[in-house]
Amino acid sequence: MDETSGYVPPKVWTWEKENGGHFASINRPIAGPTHDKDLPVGKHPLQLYSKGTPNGVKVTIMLEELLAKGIEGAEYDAWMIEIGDGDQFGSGFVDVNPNSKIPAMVDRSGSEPVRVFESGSILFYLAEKFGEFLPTAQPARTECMNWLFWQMGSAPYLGGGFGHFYNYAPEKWEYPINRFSMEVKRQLDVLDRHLADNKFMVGDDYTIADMAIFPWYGVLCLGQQYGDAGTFLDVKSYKNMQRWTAEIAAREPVKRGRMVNRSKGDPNSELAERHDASDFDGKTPV
Ligand SMILES: N[C@@H](CCC(=O)N[C@@H](CS)C(=O)NCC(=O)O)C(=O)O
Repeated sequence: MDETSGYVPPKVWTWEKENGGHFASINRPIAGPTHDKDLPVGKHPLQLYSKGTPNGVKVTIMLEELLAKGIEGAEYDAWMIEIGDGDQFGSGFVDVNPNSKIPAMVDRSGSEPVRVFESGSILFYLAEKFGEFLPTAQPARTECMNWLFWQMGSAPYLGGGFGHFYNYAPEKWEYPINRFSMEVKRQLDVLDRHLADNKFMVGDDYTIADMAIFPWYGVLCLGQQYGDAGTFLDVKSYKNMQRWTAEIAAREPVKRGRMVNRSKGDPNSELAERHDASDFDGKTPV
């Protein structure tokens, strides 16, 4: 028996539906669809099924950046997947992403639709397809992939670890909050030291590595993630991160990307769905 919590793990774990805290209604220990539901298909080659979470925003930033460069093939329909309502478990979504997580994308521009899931894979796919935001020469290309993979491996400590226990867990437990705060501050220091000598994650080039890292660590440094987490983690002290964050947050495509697939805040600064560039007309980013 653990003397502090009184919890003794049973020999075999069983699923108690109510123990999932904030996410009890959607967390399950099994994969696969829960219901039949086809996904909508719009007029553009790229169909994005997502929500404006940090992982979703990576992709809408990339698409808006591509469009800002005048790349018409990057036109997209962004459909809302309400993960709180379990849309990610519909049969059509599971066909596109068997892992039932947003973002997921289908490229319908070729003879066969191509499904793409995992936000890092989507960024890489779009960068390769359009030849943008991924350096072609070495060592910059590999350095870009280094940081992209770094983000994909590190952010679950920030979101699933720190964010969960600091913000969402039904009680505040010191042990996990300490453990994940330590790790997130270490990660912020990794970024801050790197950005002391680099304008962007890959030297002077703005790349998919920046687009992957910004919605997690940049938005945290803006103090817009997990309630008072910015103060709690003293994000202002990471001066190079603050400089990099401000520069990326000021980009117009980033502002637009951050507005897409959101529906729970100020309707003047959100687009639940995006089907045309004109959908942004009259909207002001927060
Ligand atoms: N490694 C995945 C993680 C995606 C992910 O965790 N998505 C969350 C929202 S940010 C989600 O769909 N959650 C729904 C669920 O867990 O059922 C990626 O980067 O695409």
